[in-house]
Amino acid sequence: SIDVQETKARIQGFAYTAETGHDSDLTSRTREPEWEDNIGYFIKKKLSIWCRLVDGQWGLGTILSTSGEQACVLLSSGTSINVPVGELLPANPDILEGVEDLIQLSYLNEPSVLHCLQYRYSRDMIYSKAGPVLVAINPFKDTQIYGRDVITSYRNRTASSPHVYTIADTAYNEMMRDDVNQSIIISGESGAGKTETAKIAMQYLAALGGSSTVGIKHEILQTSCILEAFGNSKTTRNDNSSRFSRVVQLATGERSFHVFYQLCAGAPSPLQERLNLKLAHEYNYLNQSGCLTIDGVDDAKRFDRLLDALDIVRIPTEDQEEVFAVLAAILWLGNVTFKVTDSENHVDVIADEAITTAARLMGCTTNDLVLALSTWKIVGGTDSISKKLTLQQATDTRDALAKFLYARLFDWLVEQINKSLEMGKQCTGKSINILDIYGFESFQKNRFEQFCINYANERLQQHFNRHLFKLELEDYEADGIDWTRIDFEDNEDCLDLIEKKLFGILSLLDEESNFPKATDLTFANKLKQHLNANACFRGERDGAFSLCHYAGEVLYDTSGFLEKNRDPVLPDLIQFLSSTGCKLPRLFASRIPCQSPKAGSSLNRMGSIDSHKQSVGAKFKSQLFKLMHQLETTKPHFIRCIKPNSKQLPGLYEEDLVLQQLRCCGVIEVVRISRSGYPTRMPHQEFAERYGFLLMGDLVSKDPLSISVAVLQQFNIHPEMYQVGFTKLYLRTGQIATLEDKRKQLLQSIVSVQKYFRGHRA
Ligand code: AD9
Ligand code: MG
Repeated sequence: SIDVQETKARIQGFAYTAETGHDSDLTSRTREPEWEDNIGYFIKKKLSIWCRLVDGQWGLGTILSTSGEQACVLLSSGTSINVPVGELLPANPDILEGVEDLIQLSYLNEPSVLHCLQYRYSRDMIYSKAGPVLVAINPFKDTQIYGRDVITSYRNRTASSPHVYTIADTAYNEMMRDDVNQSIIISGESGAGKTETAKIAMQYLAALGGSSTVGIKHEILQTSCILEAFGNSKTTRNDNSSRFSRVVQLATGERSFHVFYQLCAGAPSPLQERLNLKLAHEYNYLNQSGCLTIDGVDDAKRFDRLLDALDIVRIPTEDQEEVFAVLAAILWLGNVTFKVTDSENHVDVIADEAITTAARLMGCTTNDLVLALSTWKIVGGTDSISKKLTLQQATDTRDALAKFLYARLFDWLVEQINKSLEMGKQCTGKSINILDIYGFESFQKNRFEQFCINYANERLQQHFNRHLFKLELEDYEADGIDWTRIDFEDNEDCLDLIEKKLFGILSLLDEESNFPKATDLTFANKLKQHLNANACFRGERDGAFSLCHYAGEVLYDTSGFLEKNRDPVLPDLIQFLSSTGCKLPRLFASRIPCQSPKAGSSLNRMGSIDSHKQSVGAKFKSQLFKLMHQLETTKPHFIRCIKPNSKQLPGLYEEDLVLQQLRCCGVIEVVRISRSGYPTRMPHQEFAERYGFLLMGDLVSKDPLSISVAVLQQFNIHPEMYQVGFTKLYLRTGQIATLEDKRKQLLQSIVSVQKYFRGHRA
């Protein structure tokens, strides 16, 4: 079918360049198939079109004339300009201004979608639908569209405009009705509003529980406070960004996890004394980025709130104390320094307050911690010898220990929260999973991190496509529509390229990572050698390669791939510490392998101490498979968050930025898939009411279905362009615009006839 060919052409034609923000083949990618043939009609009827201006923006206008490949366009500003015909796209009729669902647009092209979303955004309608997907544009301000009353009106169905609440409501109802687990999958770039959206969904779900679950409700909402204190930090893109590892290194203007600053600012004096706490600027792990506070945020107050939240989810006071001790231990570890003792850069730990406090807080002797941080033991048969570490090795060891402690602390907290929530719960056995996941990324330089993120998104996209396809088929089948003429795109090729066991990118990466002499460049060459024949892959110069993702082509720079793929060698440090009788905080007790064999296997599962080490890529893949497996047992609901500007400001809509995200999260693609085939669907009743009068005859005796068919025949709508379902009429792109035009003409002539008669009577 036309749609499939067009979609394929689109994929191959995609060449988005991050620097200019333009795509070299934009128009051919977004043009509707029948558009070119209709330019004459647009001229004759003075219909609106989009015209790409020299600055790359789109302006609204009408075509005055064409000659060859050039068109003369009258812009709505009043000026007329000459542009190539290829720079024009059809605009939608006025009745489609600001439609709730992009699927309703007669002409689906980027300027129309951008305009529609902007129209809604500027009126504080931040939510729109793109077929089954909810598009949420971050308002960066209080919009008064949340809270108890709004929840009630969505619950009672007195409100129905697109909202996170409708998604949460649907998920809940379907869970109850079908007894099937649900998931709400939220994606978008940093600062787009994923976490806020997840909280809004939780707020709705918690409110549904009613009064019988007041306690639970309160607890669930409190968990965000804890998880954000330990899991979020300020970055340059988002003051409250969900992050994972940033304990030991910070970029300028960014902060480590909120909880460190909260602890330093808010700990009451007895706690301060017990932990030997200083102010944030005295810790190396916090003072390296020149950023210690966030505008409008009082860390000390947040610490009080955190304490309340920990109480509410029933974390015992002794455990809370230990949590803070681990946090302080991490801060003090960061202040541990080394001095070089020989020409080979071997080091000793400097004996000072930092090492003694860190050791005390971790429950070790200072001497054991010194040994752990500055030496390593080689075991040969029954003998073992100690070797000193170099400055780099010692620093890495110290930082690895700090990261390890934090990661385990976080896992422990999540576990405790889950346990606590389960305790008071009446268990239905069914769940709604909310997934807050990083969206597709395409920067000027894309590295191993982007590769992993995009790989995960590729998998989610496949999940999404399959789900959408199924939905469409169900709809068509239920309405008796022949769906053999409808095709869907699949991204299996790209996934295969990444995942396949023999010569997939990940397996080639593992192979090179295990080969001592390999470098990023040999890896890049290996990729070229094995994959260049693949249509989704292209080897580039300077160790780069590009992949055709569903959201466009991305150029990856292989530098750092091997290093990042090798598991960070956590020196068998924790094992060493526990073997010395070190009394690590209880939080870790159950996780030390030599103390309990059972707990040991759980440690291995978490992958940090493992005899046969898995690479980071392989671990990522297996975690992703687990996630997908879990998602596959659920009915998914999708929310795509969009960041309207990079300044975190209200009321500012930067077209380029939005467009780039629309492409990356595949919004236009979604709409295209949902409407490939027959995008306009109107119940016969509605269709007959709107267009029946065009027949001019006596309609009283006819049923809506017959009226629909009569209208289509009267106006020579080609049978290829529609299908008649049991309940609805299915029309191909652009057909409704034709009918609207006829309707407008007829209405105008009726009005002039009426005017004439009125004038006559007077
Ligand atoms: V990151 O990938 O974790 O860096 P998120 O999670 O996508 O990112 P987040 O939800 O933290 O972004 O939103 C960023 C900020 O936008 C919030 O701190 C709010 O100030 C603002 N925001 C987001 N959604 C809304 C909203 N629905 N209403 C008002 C919002 N403000
Ligand atoms: Mg977040």
